[in-house]
Amino acid sequence: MMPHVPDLVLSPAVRAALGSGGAVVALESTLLAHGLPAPRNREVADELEAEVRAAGAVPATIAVLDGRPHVGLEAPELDRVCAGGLEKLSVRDLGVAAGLGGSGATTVAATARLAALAGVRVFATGGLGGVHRDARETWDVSADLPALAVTPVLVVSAGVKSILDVGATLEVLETSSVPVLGYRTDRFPGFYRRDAGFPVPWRVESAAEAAAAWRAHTVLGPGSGMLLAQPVPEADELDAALHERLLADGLRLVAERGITGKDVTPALLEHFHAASDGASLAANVALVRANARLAAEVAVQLAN
Ligand code: PSU
Ligand code: MN
Repeated sequence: MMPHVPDLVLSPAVRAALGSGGAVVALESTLLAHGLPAPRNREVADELEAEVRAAGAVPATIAVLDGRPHVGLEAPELDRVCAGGLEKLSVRDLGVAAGLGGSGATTVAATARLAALAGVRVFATGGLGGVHRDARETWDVSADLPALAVTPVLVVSAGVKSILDVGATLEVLETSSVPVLGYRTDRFPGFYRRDAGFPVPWRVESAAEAAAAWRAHTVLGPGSGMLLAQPVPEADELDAALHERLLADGLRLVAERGITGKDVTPALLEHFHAASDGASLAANVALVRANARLAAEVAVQLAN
């Protein structure tokens, strides 16, 4: 018997753009389904796609629906992703969900994987997963890191959240041959804050420079991805003291409630949004929008 191998479902706009060598930007669905509260998440889904279009590229939000990996979602499919109740799928879950007819939102790892399979090279998100602070005991290291080691996609993020061990995350990226470029910064951004306390190995000043580095990396690199780290816009950065408090409380809550595995990141995000009176949500939306815009500018450079 032939195994069931699921086809990728490309939206008409994504199919047309890929066919003509146009610029396409992958967008992640877990940040919508599990990282932002409803109903704001549905508006953000549209805002991100609008940012990509405004820079001259075609948005491809990615998710698995009824066993079929979708690259480019239509409005009713975005409704479904944002309505709640979808699984969170990383790379290890993709085949199982597809084989069993399941549905889910895709993490950075799974989105990058499906993007690469479709031929989409640029991907915008908010925060990359990484090494958790208690990883020495829990072994909790996001599958985003090993996925980027073997997936040739340029990911634009606002660095990683300070809920993680940022230094250890940067070490694993180095081991994985994933270049880290600061966009107009010398400091690695920490999502809500513009500086997570570490330098970036490389700095670029423009989308054209990022595109040039990416092109050369696809030839000289070992097939790994690349991280373009853009700090949250200055006006939207979270106040340092508020950030410290949210972080300490969030980490304590997760430990007290015994939350583990893939539920850790969504639980921390929910706490940040609930306990900051909307400030963390505003920062989160601002940085993802900026990343969508920058990713589209890089994709346009690559298409030229
Ligand atoms: N970090 C954020 N916001 C997010 C995530 C991470 O600041 O929404 C999501 C992304 O989808 C990321 C995933 O790929 O969490 C990582 O989850 P885990 O740590 O379980 O691998
Ligand atoms: Mn984890």
